[in-house]
Parts: sequence; structure tokens; C-alpha cells
Amino acid sequence: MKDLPDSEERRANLKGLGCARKRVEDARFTQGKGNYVDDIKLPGMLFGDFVRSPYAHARVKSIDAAAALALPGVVAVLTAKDLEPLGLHWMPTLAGDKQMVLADGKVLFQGQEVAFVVATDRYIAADAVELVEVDYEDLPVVVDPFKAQEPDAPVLREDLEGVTEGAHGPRRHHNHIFTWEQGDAAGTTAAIDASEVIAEETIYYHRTHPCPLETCGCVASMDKINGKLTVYGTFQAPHVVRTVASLLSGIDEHNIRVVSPDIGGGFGNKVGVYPGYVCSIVATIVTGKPVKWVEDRMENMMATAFARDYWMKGRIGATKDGRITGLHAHVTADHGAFDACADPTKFPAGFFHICTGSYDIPVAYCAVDGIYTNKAPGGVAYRCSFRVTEAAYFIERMIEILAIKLGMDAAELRRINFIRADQFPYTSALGWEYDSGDYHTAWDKALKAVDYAGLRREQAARVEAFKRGETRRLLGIGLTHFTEIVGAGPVKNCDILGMGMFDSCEIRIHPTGSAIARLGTISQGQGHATTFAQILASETGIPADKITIEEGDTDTAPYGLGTYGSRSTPVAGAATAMAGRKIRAKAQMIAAYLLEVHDNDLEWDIDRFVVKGAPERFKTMAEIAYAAYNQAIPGVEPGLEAVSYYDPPNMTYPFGAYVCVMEIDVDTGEHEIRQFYALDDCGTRINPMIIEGQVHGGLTEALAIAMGQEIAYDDMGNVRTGTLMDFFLPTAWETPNYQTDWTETPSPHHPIGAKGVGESPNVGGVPAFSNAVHDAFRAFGLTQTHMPHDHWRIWRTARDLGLHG
Ligand code: PCD
Repeated sequence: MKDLPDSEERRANLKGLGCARKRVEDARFTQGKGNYVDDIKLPGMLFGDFVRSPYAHARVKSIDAAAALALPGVVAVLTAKDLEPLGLHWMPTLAGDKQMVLADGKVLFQGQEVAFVVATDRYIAADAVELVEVDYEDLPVVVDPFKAQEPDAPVLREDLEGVTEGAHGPRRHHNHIFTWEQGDAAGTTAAIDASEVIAEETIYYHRTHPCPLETCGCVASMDKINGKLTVYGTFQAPHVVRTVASLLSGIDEHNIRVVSPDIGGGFGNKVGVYPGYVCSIVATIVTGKPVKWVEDRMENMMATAFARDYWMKGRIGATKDGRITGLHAHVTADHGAFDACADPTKFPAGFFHICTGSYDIPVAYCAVDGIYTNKAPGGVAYRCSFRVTEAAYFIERMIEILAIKLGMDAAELRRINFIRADQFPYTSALGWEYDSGDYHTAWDKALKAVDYAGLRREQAARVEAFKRGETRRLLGIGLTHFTEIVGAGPVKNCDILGMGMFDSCEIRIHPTGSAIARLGTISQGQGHATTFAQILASETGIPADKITIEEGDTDTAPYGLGTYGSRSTPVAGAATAMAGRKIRAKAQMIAAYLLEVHDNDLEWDIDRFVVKGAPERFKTMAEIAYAAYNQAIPGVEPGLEAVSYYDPPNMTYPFGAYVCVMEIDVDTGEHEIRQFYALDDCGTRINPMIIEGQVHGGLTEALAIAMGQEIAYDDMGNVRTGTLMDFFLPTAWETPNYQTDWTETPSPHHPIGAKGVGESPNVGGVPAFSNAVHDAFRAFGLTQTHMPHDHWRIWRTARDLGLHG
């Protein structure tokens, strides 16, 4: 219908889709009024702390807790022996493996949980940890996944001895977990072998850690009178925790309440189930008192889920004018001591097979071998949807290396291989159906914005000046065009521990025209309370300021699979829109009754139903809501509520074009980011300001990973970077200025056309930073050097290329 005079005002009043609405949660976050797990204090609460292994591989010969138990205030010391009768000394992992809750006979990584001390305060617990005497006999350590596969490598998982069939097929060595393959092996090899140009390289994506501001923790409280267990925790998937807790403990699911309060950053670190949760639950059941466990920073970095650690061997073929003919990838994936990767069950290597990226590659193959080593378990999607960042890094490095082989400009090589806008929906050689995209438009916009041709001229002049000895600084231009895959997922192929990955929203409209909506997801800082209300405002005509969004309490929220993998917008966001539409459908019947017309005689206008052709006759959503509660309407139930469980028909495929312009000092190895341009396309944009914040945050994490952040081990399996002295966490000082931009290509299958965005900047950012470093040295013969590009490594690269004279 055509806009009425006051349409614009009414639309603005809603603060709906597309509005840069200020974050409603910031009022409490910026004033210290957040409510995090460590803020929860229950009467009589006890505190748990772990005795952890100093060894990476050792037999545990004995544990003597007598001195610890003698310390006043110590209530209990739990070991595997205490958990064994309950069947809780091991627990299942998300990846189909099992993991020790407390050391059972041996330890397999430094920092592994050995005993759980429970005391009346946090300090006594820590003192008692020091008093527990553990007798270890050290065993040979393997930290290299290639050495782990040698015939005489030490057997790490004695519990699996003789087990030749794993959760994902046959195991061919005692330290081998699985081989997972996708695509056409023979066809790919044949196509590449027959190519005019072939590039081959091993790309290592090092081990790192999400390192959220708040570490992991929980408060478990068993109410023995009512038989109810409540667990507050830093959970990115509270409902899944409830179901797992019920299955493991035997407590009926309705008697368990899991609450995720405010969460200080998740980044995948808070998806898995950790021994601390199990021990706290056992301890509250045993003592009848609430038990709090909150890990410290070193524990978080040493023992909770790491990310990446993928050795990716690539082979790519092309015609001599740059048409890609095939892509072959083999990954050696270091999973540490237990396979505790957080991926949908059927995808042991996540969505790594998005590794054909933004390119129309006719044939491809990828294989991933998962390997046990004496490192911490994990393998989480640290700001990436299940190994997508590894895949994007791999293809964006392979493209650069191919460009070098071809003697071609890397921007042009990308352009001629992009999937064209008219090819969507596009099925990739590795089986994904990309929903929508317009890569050429985004790419041209990005190159124009940074004056790409001008940058290349400047770079060439710089190389000449360097050669003449007039400068010691090189210029790198880091290009990336990434395609993500987010929104897991269709229930038909995506589940976690058997639970289909749908999501949900339940809305209740109050009589006076305000509302509460509850979702199965849980914000960790993303701003869901702000943005989901915007979706509902546009769908229902109730201003976003009048809608409360609540997440994270399993007693009240509908079942959902949680927030990670940028799935909230694609899945719960869709559920929210659909639930809003159900509200509107019922509202239409009520309005028709009130206006004494047929349903079909009404049309929706921003915040009201209007009689077609008679704009002065209408009922606002607020009036309709009131009527729903105070009038008997024939054939219509009282109340105005709706619930939607949404199973997405496909994933969404956000994409982006990033350019990083970096200066490198050859003598010190220092870098300076002169410009960073990030164009993101996440389909329909709900809140441009939140999107910009997401992009800034994700790029800064990408900067950290590419330029310094690493979980490094020595040969003995000691974690060398277990504190923030050694683990690079960028501050405002190191963070460059970012320039953000967008195109908007809606998802055709999402009710409002939105795709995820939270992870994109990390997925695209890492290759952009890394490619800039590589590109600076391209003129001097560098093809590949491993991340992280800290000052020392860059200095060494310059030295190895003979640039120090
Ligand atoms: N959006 C908008 N629009 C569009 C899209 C989106 O607006 N189109 C927005 C929403 O609403 C939100 C955000 O943005 O609010 C995001 O989204 P997404 O993408 O959907 O996502 P989510 O699901 O919500 O979330 C998740 C993500 C992830 S995944 C990560 S890592 C990170 C990110 O998110 N994390 C974080 N971001 C963030 N932020 C913060 N602050 N914090 C955090 O923690 Mo994983 O997987 O977990 O690794």
C-alpha cells in the first residue's frame, strides 16, 4: 500500500530491521551491572579447584589426599576412583570419542584434571590443591602429529588399544582417530596432473585459543528436598548441557535447570562440556551444598578447548591464463589427547569442505586425518563456523601461491575464477549449495575503494627504492575474498549428540501491547536483546523498545541448540520472524472481527491492519493485543502468543572482500597496518551498528591470530604460551583503524533474507593479514611462511631471503 503521511514516523518509532538501534544491554554492561557466573553467590556455597598434571604424558601411580583433607575448610577431594562407581570418571565428547573427567591411570596432556578439591572458600581450595601428592612416572611425549603416526610412536590412548573402528570409520594406527574424505579423488588428481600450471604447498594454521574475557565456570546446586539440580554456567548451548547432564547423571531432565547468565565472550570456547562441570555437579550432589568452579586464565588457556592446528597440504591446477582446473587438499589435524572437537556429529572436520571458497572449481577432493597427540583436547570453532576459517585460509593462500606460479595479479586471478552471480544457487564440487552471492560486484567495489591499481604502483616503486637502499620498509597488499557457511543447520544432516540443529522462538504479547520473546540461543556479547527485538518489531508492529528478549534459562526458554557458528541469525532469527508472522496472522483475525470486515479485506501497514481502500479504518497492534485479552472473539482463542521451531532448509553463505595494506620493517620485523578495508555481505542487515561492531571485533581477533597469538608447546609437551605475557591479546594499541563497507545480497531461503556475520571478519581477516605479510616479500621470492607472523618470524623471513645484507 502507498505510504500514509505518518508512515515514516511510525516506521522509525519501531526501530525495526535496518535501524542502527543502540544496544539495550550496554546500560548494564558499561556500568558494571552485568550478572556473570562468578557474580552468582548462593548461601553455603563451596568452591572447587583442580589438581592438574604438570606432565604431558605420565602414569599416575598414586594420589595421596590426606594432607589436603587435613586442612581446615577442605570438604572433599575427588579422584577418578570416586567418580568410577557413578560411571562418571570418563565422559562422552561431542565428536564421538570419550574423555577422562579425572585422570584414570594416566595423564595425556599438561594441565589435565587429576583431582578436584572442594573447600569452603576459594583460597583454601587453592592451598589444598598444593597439598595433594601425586606420584607420576613420566612417559615419552608426542606433540608432533606426523611423529605420532610413526609405527613405533608411543601409544597414547591405551583405552583404545585394539579398537580399529572409530566414531568416523576405520583407524589405521594406534594414534589415528579418523580419515574423512569428500569429493572425487581420482578425477581431481587427473585434472590437476593434466593442468598447464600446478602449485603445491603445505599451509599450517597454528594452534590458538579463543581466550574470552571471562573464563569458563559454573555453579551447581542440588536441592535435595525438591530433587532439583540447577546449574549456572558459561554455556553457549544451555539446552544441550541440560540434556547431556540428564543423560550422564540419570536425573530426569525436568528436574534439571541450566542457566547461562551474562557471558563474557564465548568464541567457541564455551560450547563443549568440561570436567569442571561434571565435578561440580557430582560435588553438589555429594555435599548437598552449592559448588562453584571458575577456572583461572592459565587453566583456561592450557586445558579448555583450543582451535585450529591443521596442517593443510594443497595442490591446485590451472590453465596458463589462470582458469582453475582442480583443487586437492589433505589435512593432518592435531586433535590432542581426546577427540573433543565441537562439530555437528556427521562432520568430524566441520565444514572444511567449503575450501573451494568463492571460486568455480570444476573438480575437488579433500581428506582429513585426525590424530592424537599429547596436547589439550578441543578443536573448537574459534569465531568460525566449524573449520571454515581453516578452509578460507587454505584456499586464499593457495590462490596467492598459484598467482605467483602463474606470474599473474592475484586480484585478477580471483576475478576470473569467481562463481558468477547468475550461477546461484551454486553447487560446489564438494557438495555445498551456495544460496546467493554477487562476488564480482563486491570485489570491484573493494578494489576501487582502496585504489588497488595505485597501491600496486606504489608497491612496485617501493621495491625499487628498497633495492636502491633508499628504504628499509616494504609494502604488502593482502587480498581476500571469502565465502562462509553459517547457520547449521538443516536437521537432516546437522545434529549435536543426536539433537537436530533447529532453533526456536516463543513470543507472548502482553495486553497493553508490549511483549517478551524467548529464544533457544544465548548471547555472549553479540547483542541479541537488541537485534531480535528489531526483527519482531518489523514483523509485529510492536516497537523494539517494548520487547524484552530473554535467553539462556532452560526452565523458560524453548529448546534450542545455542549460539556458535554464527547460527543465531540464520536459525533463531528465522524462528523469530516466523513466530512474529504467526502473531500477525492471529492479529489479522482479531482485527477483522473488530473492524467487522473479512480477513482478506485487511492489509498490513507497519504497525496496524488497515481496511483496504479505507485507510482511516484500522486497528493498531496495541489495540489488537488488548482485544485479544479482554474480548470474547468467536472462533478465536484468547491471548496472543506464538512459538516457532525453525529447521532451516539450507545454510547461509555470507561473503566478503577484504584488503589489508601493511608496511613491514625488514630490520625489526615490525608491521604497521596502514589501511584495512572490509566489505561484508551478510544479506539483509538487521542492525548496521552491531554489524560494524561485530566486524571490528572479528578483525581484531583475526589480527591477533595472524600476527602473534599461538598456543605453542615444547618437545616435552609444556605449554609455552599459557599466560597473557606470552599469548598475544591485542589492545587498542595494536588495533588498527578499520574501514567497513557492505553489499546486500539477501539469502533467498531465510524469511528476512539475513545471513550470519559474527564470524565473517575472522574468517576473512586472517588470510588478509597473512597475505599482506606474504605479499610484501613476494618480489623477493617468498611463497609460503607459517603464521603467526610475529616480529621475530617476520625478521627471520627477511633474513632468510637475504634482505639483511
Ligand atoms: N546481525 C545483524 N544482521 C545480520 C546478521 C547478524 O544485525 N544480517 C547481528 C545479529 O543480530 C547478532 C550479531 O550480528 O547480534 C551476530 O549474529 P550472527 O552472525 O548470527 O552470530 P550469533 O550466532 O549471534 O553469534 C555467534 C558469533 C560467534 S560464533 C562468535 S565465535 C563470536 C561472534 O558471534 N562470538 C562473540 N561475535 C561475538 N561478539 C561478542 N561480543 N562476543 C562473542 O563471544 Mo563461535 O562458533 O562460538 O566460535
